[in-house]
Amino acid sequence: MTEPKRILVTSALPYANGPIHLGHLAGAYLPADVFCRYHRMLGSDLVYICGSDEHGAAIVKQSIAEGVDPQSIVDKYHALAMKDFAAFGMSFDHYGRTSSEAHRKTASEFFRTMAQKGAFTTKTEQLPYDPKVELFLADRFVMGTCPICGNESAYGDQCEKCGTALSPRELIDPRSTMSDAELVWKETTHFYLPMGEHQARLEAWIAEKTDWKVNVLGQIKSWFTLGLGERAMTRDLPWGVPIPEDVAAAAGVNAEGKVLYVWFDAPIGYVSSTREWAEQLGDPERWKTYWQREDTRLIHYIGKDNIVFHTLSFPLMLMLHGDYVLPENVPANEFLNLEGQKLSTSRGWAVWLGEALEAFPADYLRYSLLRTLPETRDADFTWADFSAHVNNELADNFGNFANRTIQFATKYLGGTVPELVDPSDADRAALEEMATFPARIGALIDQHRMRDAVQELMALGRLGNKYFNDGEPWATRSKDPQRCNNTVHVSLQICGALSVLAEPFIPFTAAKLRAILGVEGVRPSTPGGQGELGWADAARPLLTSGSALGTPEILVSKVDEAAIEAQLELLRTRSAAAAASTAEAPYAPVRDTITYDDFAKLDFRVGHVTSAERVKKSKKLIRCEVDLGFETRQILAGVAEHFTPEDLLGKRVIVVANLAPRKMVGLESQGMLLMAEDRGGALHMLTADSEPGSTVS
Ligand code: B3M
Ligand code: ZN
Repeated sequence: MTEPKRILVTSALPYANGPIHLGHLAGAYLPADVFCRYHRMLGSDLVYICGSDEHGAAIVKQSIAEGVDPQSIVDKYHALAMKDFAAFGMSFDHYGRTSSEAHRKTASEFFRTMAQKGAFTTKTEQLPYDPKVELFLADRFVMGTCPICGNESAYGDQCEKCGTALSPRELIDPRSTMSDAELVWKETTHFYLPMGEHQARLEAWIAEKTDWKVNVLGQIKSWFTLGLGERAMTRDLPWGVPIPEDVAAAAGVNAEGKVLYVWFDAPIGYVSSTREWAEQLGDPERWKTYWQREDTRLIHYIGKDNIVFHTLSFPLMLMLHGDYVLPENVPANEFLNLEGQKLSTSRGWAVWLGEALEAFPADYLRYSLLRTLPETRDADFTWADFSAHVNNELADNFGNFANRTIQFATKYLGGTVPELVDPSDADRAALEEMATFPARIGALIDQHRMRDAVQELMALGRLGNKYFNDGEPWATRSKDPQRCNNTVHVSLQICGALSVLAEPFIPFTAAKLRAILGVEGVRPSTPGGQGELGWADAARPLLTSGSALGTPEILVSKVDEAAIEAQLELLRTRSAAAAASTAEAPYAPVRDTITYDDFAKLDFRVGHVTSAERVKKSKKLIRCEVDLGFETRQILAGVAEHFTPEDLLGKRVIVVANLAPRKMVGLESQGMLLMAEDRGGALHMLTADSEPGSTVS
C-alpha cells in the first residue's frame, strides 16, 4: 500500500451526445472509481474530476440532423450522464461541463497564455466547405472514393476498408456528409500546435514512464515513429469556445466563426471542473493546490482511443503553458466488446447504463464489469458471463458466506458476536491470512490492476467459506460449544474485513453488510465525511465480542435466466431496428461500367488465413499471413473495428491476388481480402469452401 498523498484523478469527459453505455464504464470510469474510493479510505487527499465534453463537430452534425440547437442536445445528455453515473455509484468530487461559462473562461485564458508564449503557428489553407449548411467540414464529415482501394465511402481522415490514413484532398470526388451540396474549397486560417518541434522533449518525458502500461507506450512510440507533425488547435464551427478576439487580432486572424479545437478545450475541462469544485467549496484558489503543485499525483483514466491526447498533446499544452503538473500515469484500457461483436451505438449494439440499472442492482454490473475489464487487451462482455459472475461468485461466494455466518450466529448464538477463547491453530491461521488482504488488494489497485484486485477480494470470501466449512460449527455446536463459538467469531471477523475491503468495488453491498455487522466509523470512500477506521484497519478484527448483530438479509439475489434472455432480446430487437433504419439508407452507387476484359484482369483466389494479429500503429489494420497454396502472402486488412484477429484466423477468404503491393504504416500489403459491407457499415467476411489457391471468377 502506498502512503496517503495528494492525488488528482480524472476520467475522460464523455461526449454529451448520447447515453453512457457499458463500454464507457469499462474504459475510463469504473477503474477510476475503484482507485478513488480505495485512496479515500486510505486517507489520501484525493479529488476525482470529470464532466461532460459538449463541443466538437459530431455534436454540430447531430444538431443539424435532429434540427435542434447543440445546447439542447448537451443539456439532455449532460443531465442523463449525471443521473446514470450517480446511480452506478461513481464518486466524482465534481462533474462539470465544457459549455459552462467557467470553462469558456478557463480555456480562453489557457489559449491566450500559450499564444503569448509563442506556442502556436498559423496557417492559411483551402479547406472543404459545404455551402448549403455554411460549414467548414471536419475531415470525418467529408466522404469520397479511396484512392487506394476504390472504396466509395472512405472518410476524409481514413479509409475504413483498407485502413489508409487520408486527408480530404486525397479523396476522389470528395463530397459533404452534411448535405447534398457540391463541396467547395474555401480559404481559412487556423492556429497550429507544432508538436513535431517538441517531439524530443516529449520523448524524453515519456522515456521516464517505465511503469506505464505496455499498450499505452506502444501507441505513443508508434506516433513518435510516424513523427508528431503539427495539429490544428482551432476550427471553423458555430459551436465551441470562441477564439479570444485579442489573440486572433494579434495574429492577424479573423476570429469570426472560429472556435478552439475540441481536443484543445476538452482536456482543459479537467481544470475548469476543478476550479468549479473549489468555488463550490468556498475556497476558489484550492484548485491550484492540485494542478499547480508538482508533488500532486495526476492520473488520467481513459479508453485507448484517447491515448494520444492525454499522453502527448495535453501534456505538451501543460508544458508550454507552464505552472502545471504533468500526469504521473495514464492507465488507458482497451475496448469492451459485447456478445462477441464490437460495441456500436449506431448499430444499436450497446447496453445503456440507465436501462441496465433498471434491470439489475449497480453492484452486480460493477462486479461483472470489473471481472471483465479490458485492461491489457479488448475484452468481451456477455450476459451469460454476467449471470455466472453474479450467481456463482458474488452470490455463492461473497453473499453466501456472509449470510450463513450471520444466520448461524442469529439462530444459535443469540444474534451476538461469540467470544473467542483459546483459539486453535486454524483459528489463528485464518485471522493471520485475513490480515494480509488489505495490502494485497491495495497493491493491485495502485498498479491499476482492478480485475486482479477484485479477484483477491473473492479470495478472502473463499478463505471464509473454507474456514467455516472446515470448522463445522453445526456439528461442534453440541459437542464442543466453545469451538463452535470460535469458528463463528473468526468467520464474523472475516465478514467484517470483507465489509470494508468490498467498498471500492461493490459499495452498496459493502454498506449493507457493515450495517448488519455493526461495523461503524469506516472512513467514507465517497467525498466528504469522516471516519476513524481506514482501509488498513480491515487487517484486524473489527467486531467486538458480545456486540449485537443486525437482522440478516440476502445480500446478493441470483439473476434468473428470464432477466438474461430479456437483455439478449433487447439487443436483438434494437440492432434489427438499427439495421432496418439503415435499410432506408441509400445503397452504394454502382460503379462505372467496365468491359469483360477489365474484369478478366482481376485474379481472385481462395486463401487460408494462417496467422492474424493487430497492427500496433493502426486502429484499423490486422496483419494476416494468407496461404494461397502456391505461396504465402502478408496482407493488411482494414477490418480491426469489425473483427478480431481470432475471427479471421483459419478462415478461407477471397483474396485479390494480383493487386500491386503497397506500403501501409511501414508494412507491405500483398493483396486484399474481399468483404461485404452492408448499408449500416458493418463488414461481413466472404469465404469459400475450397482449397487455397482456387481461382474465383
Ligand atoms: N470526449 C471522449 C471520447 O473520445 C472524449 C474524451 C475527452 S477527455 C478530455 O470518447
Ligand atoms: Zn481504401
